[in-house]
Amino acid sequence: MKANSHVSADTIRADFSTAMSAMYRTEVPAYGTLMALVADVNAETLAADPVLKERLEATDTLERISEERHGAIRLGTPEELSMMRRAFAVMGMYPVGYYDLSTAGVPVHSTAFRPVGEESLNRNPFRVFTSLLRLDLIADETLREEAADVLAARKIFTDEAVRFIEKAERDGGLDAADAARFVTELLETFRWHDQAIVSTGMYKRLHDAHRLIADVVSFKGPHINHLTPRTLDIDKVQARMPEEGIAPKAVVEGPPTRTCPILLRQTSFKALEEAVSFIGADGTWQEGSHTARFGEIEQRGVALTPKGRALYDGLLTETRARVRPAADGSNADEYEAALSDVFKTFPDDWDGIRKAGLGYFTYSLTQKGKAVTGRNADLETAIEAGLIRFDPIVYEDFLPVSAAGIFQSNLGDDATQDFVASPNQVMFERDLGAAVLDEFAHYAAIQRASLEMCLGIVNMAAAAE
Ligand code: OOG
Ligand code: NI
Repeated sequence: MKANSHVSADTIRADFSTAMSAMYRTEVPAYGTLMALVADVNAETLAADPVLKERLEATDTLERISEERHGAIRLGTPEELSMMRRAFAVMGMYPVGYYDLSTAGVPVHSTAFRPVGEESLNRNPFRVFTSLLRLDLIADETLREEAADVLAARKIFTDEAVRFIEKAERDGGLDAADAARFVTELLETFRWHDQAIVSTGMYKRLHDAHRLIADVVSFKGPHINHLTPRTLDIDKVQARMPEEGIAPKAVVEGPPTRTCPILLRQTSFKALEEAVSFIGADGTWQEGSHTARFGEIEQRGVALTPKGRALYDGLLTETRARVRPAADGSNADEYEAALSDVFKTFPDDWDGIRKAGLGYFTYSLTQKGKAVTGRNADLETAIEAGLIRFDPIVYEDFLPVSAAGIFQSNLGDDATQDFVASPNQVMFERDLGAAVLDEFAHYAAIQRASLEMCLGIVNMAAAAE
């Protein structure tokens, strides 16, 4: 097949994310309520801030502002993970980052499949936070073996989905008709199943070992457990959730409210208890319930350098040493006050963040700068003279402490459990069948490339030699 009849991976991803959104809104009506609230708050924020509106018009697609930015799934076996990698590749989504959540009492390790280039991200930024269950962290050997048997017997991809994945790999893409069928087939993997593949007794034992294990092992597939639109004002949405009849998690994860947003702030509404039936001993179905699915929102800021990230991690640890947020929200105000207070030492103006080497920025020539190409000046002089401007690079990845907070609030308050911290990126990458991209190297490369475009004005070392 000729490559020019193929639709772009970005288009397949956009179609997939739209189909997933429609499915999830039908499956979880509270999520539709959250989407409507996010759209309202975004509209209010834009109305009150014409400068922001103009900037978004120029840089983003304004009408897509309230659409989903990510979702999450939890997989059970290496085979599922590696096939999922191949499925996401068809949609231009690649594994970036390694997140060890065992330290936070959640027996998984994860990556995020996401588009990587600026153009792809602008076309459609949808990504999927993907976790792999770590049965090796389960102490009970019998249960571990039983769980492994259940997982080995299930098939989470339809035969057709696999056929399209193989075809895309062979031909270097899919045409429009195949792409549409691929999206429909792949969506099946993410669908909710209200009939479990285990008995009530087995579910209970899995659940007692860890609620997350029950969520991964008990079902036919890795149902999408949340979707996450972007909000322009996360504090406002958090405050208004109760008015809409949805219960927010206790605190917003990530950095405090700031003038210059850094990294990622997230919050969610608590997972809903849903009716599920389990296999009974006599072949009949037994009524029960399961709690797994929720809705989340996110607000993103500048990507931090390793130095900035170390500062962020240190300040977050300091905050949590002062006040550990309780799941019931009883000390939420106290936690937020401590967070703002501790983060006062993190510069809150773009130039301060940049000069201290804490964040990544893109550099570009201004109109004035373009007119004087050829003249040498060092970067700071060129910026001061208005020849070069800088803009923050948006953080496109996730944060392990925040992710753990999102997991915990949706696994119930009693879920905290200690595991020995055991990051194992080597095992994860072996199971994935590929290496994950290093997020810092990625942002640094974007920054470097932008600086190189300004060569001639900027007397960088490379230019001088
Ligand atoms: C994933 C939780 C992490 C995020 O946004 O950090 C996450 C899960 O609950 O499966 O989605
Ligand atoms: Ni999430």
